[in-house]
Amino acid sequence: MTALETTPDGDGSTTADAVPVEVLGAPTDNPDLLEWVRRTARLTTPDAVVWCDGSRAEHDRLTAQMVADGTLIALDPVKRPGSFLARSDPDDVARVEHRTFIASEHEADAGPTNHWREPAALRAELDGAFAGCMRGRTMYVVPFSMGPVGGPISQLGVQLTDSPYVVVSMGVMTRMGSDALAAISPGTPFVPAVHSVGRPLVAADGSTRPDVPWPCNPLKYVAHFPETREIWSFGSGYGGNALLGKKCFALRIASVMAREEGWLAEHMLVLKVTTPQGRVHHVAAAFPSACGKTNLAMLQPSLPGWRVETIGDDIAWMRPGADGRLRAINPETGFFGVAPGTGPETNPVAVEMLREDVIFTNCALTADGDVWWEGLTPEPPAGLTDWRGEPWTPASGRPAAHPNARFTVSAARCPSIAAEFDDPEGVVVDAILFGGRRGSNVPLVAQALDWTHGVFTGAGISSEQTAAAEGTVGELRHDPFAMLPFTGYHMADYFQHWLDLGKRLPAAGLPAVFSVNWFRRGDDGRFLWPGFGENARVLEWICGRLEGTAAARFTPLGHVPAAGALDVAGLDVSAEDLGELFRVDVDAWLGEADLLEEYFATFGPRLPHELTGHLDLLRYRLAGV
Ligand code: GTP
Ligand code: SPV
Ligand code: MN
Repeated sequence: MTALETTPDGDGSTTADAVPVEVLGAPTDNPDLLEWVRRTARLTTPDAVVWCDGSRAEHDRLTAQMVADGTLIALDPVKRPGSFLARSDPDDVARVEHRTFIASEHEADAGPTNHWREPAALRAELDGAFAGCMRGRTMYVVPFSMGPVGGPISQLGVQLTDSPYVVVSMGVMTRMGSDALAAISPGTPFVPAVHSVGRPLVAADGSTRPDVPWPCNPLKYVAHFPETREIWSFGSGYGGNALLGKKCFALRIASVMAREEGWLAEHMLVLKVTTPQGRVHHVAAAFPSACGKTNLAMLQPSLPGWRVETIGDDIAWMRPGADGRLRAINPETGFFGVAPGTGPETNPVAVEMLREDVIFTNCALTADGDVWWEGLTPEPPAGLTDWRGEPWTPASGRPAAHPNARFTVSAARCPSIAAEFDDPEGVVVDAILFGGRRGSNVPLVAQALDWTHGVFTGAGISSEQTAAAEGTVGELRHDPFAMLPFTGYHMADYFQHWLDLGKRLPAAGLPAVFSVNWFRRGDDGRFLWPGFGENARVLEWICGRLEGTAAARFTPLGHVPAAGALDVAGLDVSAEDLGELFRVDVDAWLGEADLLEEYFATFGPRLPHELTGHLDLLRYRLAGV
């Protein structure tokens, strides 16, 4: 890391206008990149511009600086080596969907699921918000690659940010630094992403104010310009709002690129499963935020001889290979995972992964300098400090960790990481799973009849909302393909893109599609399925279907395991509960079909007729039960 431009020119004003960045020896000669950095510096007027190299020394320097500033708390070096706790502003704890904008030229191209803004008007608003917003701060230039640098499925980006927390997090979550910068040679496309916490330390009149541990602004924008592939984020330092390689680039902008170029950018985990016979299958699975992707990606099978290895836990980029089969990479290099609920019973791999080199955000702090969250141990340790920094006891009546508390950790720390994780060509996808958090109606597993039925299944997902975004926790909402907050264009065109891809590729090589639901509850409210490691039993049946050996029975929703085909030996699940896990309640499903019809109607004439056709077929099959 080298501070290339800076410095007060004597009277306390800054030199951004006066000194062109490249004159000061920027480590690139890319004129487009230099011009954009210069232009952004002129707009935001930071005190300094620093080009990040992604080195360990840079990481150590920035974390030390944040400890000194109070942004990070260093955890006990023996209990949690190399690890830190950040406490966010209590009003900056999750993605802000209502301030997430798609500024396509035409409103119709954003579609009814996105908040559209007219591009010129939004640019004017953003210019106002960003003007001088980095006064008194450093602007970091953060070059990164999503996917292995130079890989055939990979893409490049550069984030400008005034948050060292974001720099360090981008260093964990992406291939960040000199290699990515070197790849951005003149003329090479890259996604420009500008980010500010929106809290300058120097006011326009020159008066100064002290920094706070978690600077942010009540006014927030997470803005995307799909045609020019630009991202502008203001006011938040948190996760998907601020780490712009993740949801903003790898999903919203990438979904637009993918549609144009014939590939898929999806909110999916990717795992490698090896059967006791040594056969390997790769599974991609789309579940909404905080609905179990990390858990499934790191699953420790309860069944002897089975092995699951992790390729990704949040995002999959999938491209047809020369053989016409879909190949997936995880474009990220780390996990920004939900902490609460992560414990030795539910996710032992993650517990092991979090032993060192972790940035925790909004977890509770123990008296001996470690972190804690609900679900880590059955009993909370005494003397906890909660995520807001206040003393906490079980009598406090609120959680010690924020429900959306997260860990940021390198994939290299994951004990179950697959050797293929770094393969720029990706892995062949054999099965795609769609899931959600559904207390009722949706069976444990069902196989779609074909690709088109699979697209209908994905389009029809609804899920109970979680704390990963603002909104009412537990409220059921449609979340097609688990992409509701992430598709950067008209959702009906996205459905059409999936259908078109299926038509373009050889049918025999298409992934088989399944729906799964670990969250069905009995009348008494308890989960009917033990979940977690026992989900291996569902994977076993899915692998059996891929290999043509697992028996199935037809239902209006697709094929479910035939009697005895799901291995439940040794499980404490009663026959009644098992029946309930697969029961198709005709009246309830007719009601689901009505809701889906209403939802589909919101997409107007762009909705592919295959989907309304499948809705009719569903009703037809239900009528026959
Ligand atoms: P994002 O990172 O927000 O995209 O989400 P994610 O899908 O990776 O979420 P994660 O895996 O961290 O989901 C965590 C939540 O799902 C916790 O509340 C877990 O307890 C719950 N969960 C995961 N697997 C299971 C399961 O098999 N059964 C039950 N009942 N809960 C599960
Ligand atoms: C999600 O909300 O789906 C996440 C976390 O994976 S965030 O990066 O904050 O979007
Ligand atoms: Mn996610």
